[in-house]
Amino acid sequence: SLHRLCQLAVAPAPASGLRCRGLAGATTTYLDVSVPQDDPTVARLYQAVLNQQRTGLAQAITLVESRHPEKQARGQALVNRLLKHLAQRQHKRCFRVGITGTPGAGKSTFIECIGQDLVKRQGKRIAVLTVDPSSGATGGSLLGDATRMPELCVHPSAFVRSTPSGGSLGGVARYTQNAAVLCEAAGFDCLLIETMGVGQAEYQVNDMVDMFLLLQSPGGGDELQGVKRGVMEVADLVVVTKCDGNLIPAANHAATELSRALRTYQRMKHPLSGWRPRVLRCSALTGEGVPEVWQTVMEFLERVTDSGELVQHRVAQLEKWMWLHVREHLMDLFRESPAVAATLPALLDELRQGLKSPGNAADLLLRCFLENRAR
Ligand SMILES: Nc1nc2c(ncn2[C@@H]2O[C@H](COP(=O)(O)OP(=O)(O)OP(=O)(O)O)[C@@H](O)[C@H]2O)c(=O)[nH]1
Ligand SMILES: [Mg+2]
Repeated sequence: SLHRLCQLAVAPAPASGLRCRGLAGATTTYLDVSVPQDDPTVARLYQAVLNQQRTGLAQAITLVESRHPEKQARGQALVNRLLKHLAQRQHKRCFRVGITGTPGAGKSTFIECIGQDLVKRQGKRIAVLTVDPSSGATGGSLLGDATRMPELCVHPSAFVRSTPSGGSLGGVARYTQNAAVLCEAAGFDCLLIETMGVGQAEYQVNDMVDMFLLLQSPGGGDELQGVKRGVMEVADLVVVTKCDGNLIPAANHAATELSRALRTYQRMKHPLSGWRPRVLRCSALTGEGVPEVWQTVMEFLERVTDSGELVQHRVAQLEKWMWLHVREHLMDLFRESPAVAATLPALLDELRQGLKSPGNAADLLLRCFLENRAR
């Protein structure tokens, strides 16, 4: 039963047999590792993050991104200490804004444009995390960030970082959530999370931000091509980018099409009361329309802050994530169980031949897993 599986998941894992995904030859998960209260790395990075030291923050993010069990455990201990600090100090809020869109939609250029306005004109401190689902642990989009956000990357009030997705569905979420806590503790006013509109990453990002923006570049007539209906359903704001030069007519057309689509897809009431998602146009090249986009972002954030929905939304997200992480971890344990692996081929044969029902096959696999874990 799920209850039993949850009990197993929270019980201390036996030291043998568990493999940490992606680490060939490792025999422990970070759950097996305990971190002493006075761990020097955790203590040093804790102070560095609170003192807003960029290199310290970068090292802390590297730690929480690590797939090495001991580093993961330290990273989690660091995040826990900082969470406690944030809860006690009633820290000023760091708004989290997710920005998605198909590859090349203009996300990074938009962030560079708005980011410069925020840090230079408005005196804000901003952090940018780019989540690239296609890049592996090496962070393949780093070069892209440096070229697409050249000024922001080097500005002292900005912090730009690529978060590797690490392949697993929960991986990107876990890293990004922890990195978000680190950025909040480092006193940033706003955290922008850029994610490519491919794969599942964008849905995950939607579930960890206060506001979700969909950016769309003017297409060759079929504006909705490549835009997933699911993303349209959850977007709080849609922005047509590249509204400049000879792209203006196409951008106007895209805005009309997207407005229509938004009305169709968002028939259901928006989860945050009183907000009507809309379509805006801007050009990150000329800067036209960009302040209006940010003004709308702030209007949304202020509204949900004042109504108390921002806090409710975040609490609901935390619970949702806890269960998703439990599910992900349990599935890892399940897939890696030698007993399950030994039973699976014969069971799959029977299933395919129609000799077993899917429900019965699942029961047998679960029994096999539970009996062998309990021993
Ligand atoms: N004309 C025009 N071109 C733009 C604008 N914004 C971005 N571009 C161009 O569009 C291309 C893609 O821009 P990026 O900002 O890298 O797009 P992205 O969505 O971050 O791309 P990925 O990170 O690869 O998904 C680049 O060649 C930009 O120069 C704009 O406002 N106007
Ligand atoms: Mg980009």
